Amino acid sequence: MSKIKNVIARQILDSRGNPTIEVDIITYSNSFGRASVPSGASKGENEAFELRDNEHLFFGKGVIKAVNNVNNIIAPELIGKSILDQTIIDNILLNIDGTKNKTRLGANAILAVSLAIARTASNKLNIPLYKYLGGVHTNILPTPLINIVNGGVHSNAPIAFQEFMIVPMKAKKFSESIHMGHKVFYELKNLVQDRGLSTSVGDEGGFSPNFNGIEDTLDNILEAIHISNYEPYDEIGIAIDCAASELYKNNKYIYSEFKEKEKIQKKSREEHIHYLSYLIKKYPIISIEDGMDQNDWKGWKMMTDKIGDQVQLVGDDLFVTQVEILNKGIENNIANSILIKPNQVGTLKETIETIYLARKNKYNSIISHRSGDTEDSFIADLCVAFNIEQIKTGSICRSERTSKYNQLLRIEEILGNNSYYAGWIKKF
Ligand code: 2PG
Ligand code: MG
Repeated sequence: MSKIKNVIARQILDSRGNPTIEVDIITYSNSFGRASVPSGASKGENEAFELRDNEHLFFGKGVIKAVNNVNNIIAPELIGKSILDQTIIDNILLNIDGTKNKTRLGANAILAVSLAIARTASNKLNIPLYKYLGGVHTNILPTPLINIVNGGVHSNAPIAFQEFMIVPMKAKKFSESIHMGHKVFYELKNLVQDRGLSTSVGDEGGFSPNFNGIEDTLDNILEAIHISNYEPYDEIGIAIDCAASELYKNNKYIYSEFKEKEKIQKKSREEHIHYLSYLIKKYPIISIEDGMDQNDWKGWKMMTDKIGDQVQLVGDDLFVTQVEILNKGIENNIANSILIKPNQVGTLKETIETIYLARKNKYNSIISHRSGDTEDSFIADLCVAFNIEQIKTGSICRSERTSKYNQLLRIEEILGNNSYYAGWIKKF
């Protein structure tokens, strides 16, 4: 029996200690599945709506309203339905909500149910989640974009850009890529320590030292790659997430990098693009996410025309995992890649639609965590299920980040010689 007997939501805590929602599904034959949802700090304006209580508990961040929406509104509609009908259930969820951006029930409530249904089905059928979602042709282990320095709104380090990641392009296996990431991470830790700076980590587990801004950060990462005996570009590349929507005010890109004395640089759109193209010449940067503000489509076009054939340009806040917005980007030749975050859109079905649209139009997809995440490793299976070649899921420390890497290590073990590591194939 694959019919739903019970849907139970509860409030739990995410990696920042803020409330988030978790959902359990139980069938009449006692199959069980659980999923929880993450939450961003640098959110795109067009993301599906995250319902918070806005009351005094947890500084307004409680999700009891979303929990009640699942228990009182969604659950009665799903009881008796089959967990094997993912798309039908996702459509029911969309219909009950009935709004464009899931403002009635909250995308956090809807997504937790949608993901928990899939997990219950895979448990019921006794098939690993990646195989349940993707079928028999699931054999690619993704290349991880491993976060090693946190700036922007993910830490209080004086670094304007939000994320600095290393990309093991030439590993033979996923497990080797993790070893490469580990090595560079700890060599960087030594460098930070030798300078007498703090080795504490930011929201996604990367270090957040008092570096002197962007180039000091990149210099140290490059040195850590060298000390680790890896060839920059060839074996390990660097990826950055500028999260430029956080920098953009009054038509200027404002880099506030504070140390000793306050240092603020205001760059015009042209100067900012010029700086990015200077950075990719100076450093082995292979991927730039959200290089421009989410509403600066003119800037995105200029940046894509200037460097879009040299480097992966990823739309995150720009596309918010939504088919309609990605279509606009494709029509206008904006960016060449998309970040895929299920909670930016709110159901599994819609996430998959965006993945297929990107693939059809030769945009790279990168499956992604959020800065506030949980121990749920759903995105690791999602990545393998659809043969997505890149995953961004934080540093190689902090359990909410390593839970995804650990799941990929398990999948690699199951697939054995029938899998291969994505590596890096330039496609734009
Ligand atoms: C991003 C994400 C994840 P947040 O900007 O790509 O790294 O951050 O979840 O804070 O939006
Ligand atoms: Mg981003």
